[in-house]
This record gives sequence, C-alpha cells and structure tokens, in this order.
Amino acid sequence: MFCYQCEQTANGGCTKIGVCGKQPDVSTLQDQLVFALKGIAFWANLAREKGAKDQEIDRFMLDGLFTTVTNVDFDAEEIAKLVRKAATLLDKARTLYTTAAGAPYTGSIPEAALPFTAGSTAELIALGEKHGVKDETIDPDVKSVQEILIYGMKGYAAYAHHALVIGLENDEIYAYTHKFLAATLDKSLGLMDFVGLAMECGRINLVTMELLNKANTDSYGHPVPTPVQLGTKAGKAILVSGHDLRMLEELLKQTEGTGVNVYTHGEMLPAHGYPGLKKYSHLVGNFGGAWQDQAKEFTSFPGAIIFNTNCIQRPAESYKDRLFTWGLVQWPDVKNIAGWDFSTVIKKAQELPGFKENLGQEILTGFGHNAVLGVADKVIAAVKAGQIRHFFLVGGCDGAKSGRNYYTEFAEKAPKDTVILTLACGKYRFNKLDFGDIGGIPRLLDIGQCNDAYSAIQIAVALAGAFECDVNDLPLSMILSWYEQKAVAILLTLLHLGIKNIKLGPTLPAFITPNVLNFLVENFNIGPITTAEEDLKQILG
Ligand code: FS2
Ligand code: SF4
Repeated sequence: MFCYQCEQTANGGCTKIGVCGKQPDVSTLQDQLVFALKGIAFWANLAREKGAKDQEIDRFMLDGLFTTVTNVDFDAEEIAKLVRKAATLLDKARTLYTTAAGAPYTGSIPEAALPFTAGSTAELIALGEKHGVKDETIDPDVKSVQEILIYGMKGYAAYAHHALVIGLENDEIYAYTHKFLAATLDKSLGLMDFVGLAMECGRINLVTMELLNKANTDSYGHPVPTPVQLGTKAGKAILVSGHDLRMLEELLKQTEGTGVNVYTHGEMLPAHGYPGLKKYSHLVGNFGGAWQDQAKEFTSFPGAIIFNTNCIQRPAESYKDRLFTWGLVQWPDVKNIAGWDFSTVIKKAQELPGFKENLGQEILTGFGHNAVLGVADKVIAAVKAGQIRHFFLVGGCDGAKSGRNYYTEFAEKAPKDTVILTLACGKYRFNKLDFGDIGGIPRLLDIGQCNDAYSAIQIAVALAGAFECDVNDLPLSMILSWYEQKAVAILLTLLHLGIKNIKLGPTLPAFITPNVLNFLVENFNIGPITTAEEDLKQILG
C-alpha cells in the first residue's frame, strides 16, 4: 500500500498500515476504486460531449470518491462491492458513449477505461496493486497537482453527497467530476493544465458548498446563535457523530417520545443552531471533544453511538457492541444502518443505562453568515470605532499531533480587541475557553462545520463590500489547520477566490512537491504556521 492523502501520514506516505488504521487490503481496493472511477469518467465525459448522461453513473462518482476519504470506510468487503459496481458502470458508461456517438470510439483508450473482471476480493486487490497512487512514469510535479485535484474532488464529493441526501444535486458538479478525473488519464496535459484544473476544482467546491448550504438552510432554517449544553441530562442516550444533518433529523423524529436523548459529537455540534433541529427538545447537548479523542471518550458514553460520516477510528472493545455506522461509513464487524430505520440503534440505547443528570458548561454555536450579517452594522461600527482591530479565521480540522496546540495558543494569545471566527472540528482546541465579548459581539464566533467555509466566505465578501476593499485588504487573516481531503477542497476554493497570505498547519501536505509549494508561495503567499507569538506579531505588525 501507499497512501499520503492526509495530514497524519507516516514519513511521507503510509506503506505498511495507515496511521488512521487503514489496512493494506482496504488501501489497495480504494486504489482500484479510484482507478475504475477514472475509467468511468473517461467514457462519461466523452458521452456528455455527445449530449448523453446517466444519473446512476453520476451519483456513483460521489459514493466512490467519498468512500475513499480518510476515516470513512475501513471494510475491505464493502469497498470490493463498490469496485464490482464500478466495473458494471464502466461498461454502462462505454455503452452510453457508443450509443450517443452512434459508433464505437476510435481514439486511444487508456488502461483505466478498459473493461475489467469484477472477480473475488483477492483478485480485485491484485488489480489494485497495479494501480496505486505512486506512478513514476509521471513527472513528480504533475503527479503532485493531479493528487491535489483528486483530493479536492474527494472533499467536494462528501459535500455533494450530504446535499443529495437532502435531495439537492447540481449537474455542473457531475460534469466537472468526469472532466477532472478523465483529465488525469490524458498524457498530453502538463503542469499548468493541472494547476488550472485544480483552481477549477476550487470553484466546483464553492458551487457544492453553496448547494449544501441551500439544502441545509432550506430544510432547517438559517442557524441562530444557540447555547449548547456540554453536561448530561438524565435519560437514555444516543450519540451522533459526523456531518450529515438529514440523518440526525431522521433519528430525532424516530426518538421523539421514546425517552431517548440525542447528543451531538464532533462536527455535529453546529446542528444545535438550526431552528429545524433545535426544535426537538430531546436534542440535549454535545458530548466529548474532537474526533481523535473518540476511543477514550466513547468508553464512558452509556448509550448507543452512530457515525454518519467521517471521522471514525478503530473502535475500542469497550464500546464496539453499541457502535453503529450509517450510509457510506463502514468498519468491519460494526453494524451499518443502510437506510432510514434506526430502530436497532434506539433499541440498543434503551437497553443501556443512560446518563444521570449532570449539567455543565454551555458554549455558543450558530453564527452562520445570516446570523453574523444580521448584526453587520454593529460589527462594522465596532471596526470603525477601533474596538475590533482584526478578525482571525482559525478553522479547519483537528488531529492527534502535538503541534496542533498552536491553534489553542493562537486563540488564547489573540489580543482582546480581535475577533476569532471558527469552523470545523479544529475548534475543539479552544471552544470551551471564555473569550468574552466586544460591545456585545462574542469574541469567538462558531460559524459551523467545515462546509460552512461557504458562510465564512459570505461574511468576508460582505465585510469587503462594506469597507469598499478587496477581501485581501480586510483586517482578516486565515489560520487554517488541515487533516483530510475536505480541507484540500476548501483550500482550493480559497485559492480560486484569490485569497492570499493563508497560514497552514500543523504540517504541509506530503503530496506537495517543493516546486508546487514554491508556486503556491509565489502566487498566493501561502505559508506554514510558525509559532503563535511569531505569527500574531507578523500579522498584527
Ligand atoms: Fe474533522 Fe473529520 Fe469536518 Fe474533517 S471530524 S477532520 O471530517 O471534515 O473536519
Ligand atoms: Fe495514512 Fe492518512 Fe492514508 Fe490513512 S488516510 S493510510 S493515515 S495517509
């Protein structure tokens, strides 16, 4: 196996087993799945040029890409099923093209687009071994940007999947997904072609985050500032981890009146801010911290636990029998709920002891763009009066590395006349600290999940409009932390929008070569984080 797609990768690439827990068979099957997706895209892209498309093929691209995101699917047999389906859809896509064109394709067909035998899992693993991420026939810088493109696609595929679960999809996302993946098979394309495609991928991620924002806010209303209980309410309990709001809503409906309370975990925390979800009085609080602490924290959760998206880790034996996954999330020997019937999860929660009443601290969430821009006059007046000197967007993923203490220190050391906007699970590094307020405006504003980067962009654009300046000239700095591929997608969006001077940590991606890094530094002045003191000094001058 070789995988270097996430921040915690071992010494430039995981080769024996993933630091995430991914086994070599899983990694190799994921390689074969991505290889087959490229082949499907080759035909689907050509078919679209002839005016033909297919919903099953389009939607499968999202499933396939999202499945290979870090901490989503660890079950070899489940990934093998997807590879078999990919083999069928490869044939379907080829037929789609041939029918639309009225004749078979006469150009040269890349290996990925040729039919393959959907055999046993062992046979699929053997195929995957030939189609790994490492490819020494490709120039390393081209390969680097190709991987950036693919990881960005994996990121937006997750967001497009959440939107589709609510019922919204956008054909432009599918068209570009085929175009991007097909491009990775085109040997005539050079470095700057892939740089252009990566920037375009950032645009498609923006389109996708906007779609997801529409899906979420049309269904549940715009988030409003909401206190979230971090202690426990007496009663039976289910913990929901992940990003998918629709799944949480269904569970809330099915637990209503059963005496089972529902808690959020990790990236589900911002769900409390949505009027359509907070109306359920048995959505009682948030349990635990960021994803990487789950094995330690879930042991003491006396109820059922369900993951609806990443980030699942190897479950400890102490809670494995009360753990469930939903949708694309899979762990071997952990029960997966494939549809919308959560009765097994609810039954499990009812058999378990549940919590005693032990209320604790409350923290605020729900500062999406609608809420923040609702008090824009107050914010702008505070900036003009010199009460707010600077805004920091301290956002992104959390992870286990000790270097991530930087983000806690940065937030703690940010001067009292600065406001911190945050999003995604990196906020758990500082969201229980008391930052106070500036004239009634809280100094820490939780915008939401990682996909709510869309909201952060809306806020930045509105502020730039109010101050009649470019976003890059605002008193706003982006201090980002990355872990998995959604962060890559968001970074590409920010670069597509021309955002400069981003500070990125805790370490730079292993898949970025020195030349590609130089390109990013020269064109976007993106740089690694240093120390909280140094970076604050440099930003605030
Ligand atoms: Fe955190 Fe994991 Fe949100 Fe990432 S809970 S690292 O999926 O997308 O963020
Ligand atoms: Fe390693 Fe990350 Fe790949 Fe897991 S996803 S195998 S930790 S690089």
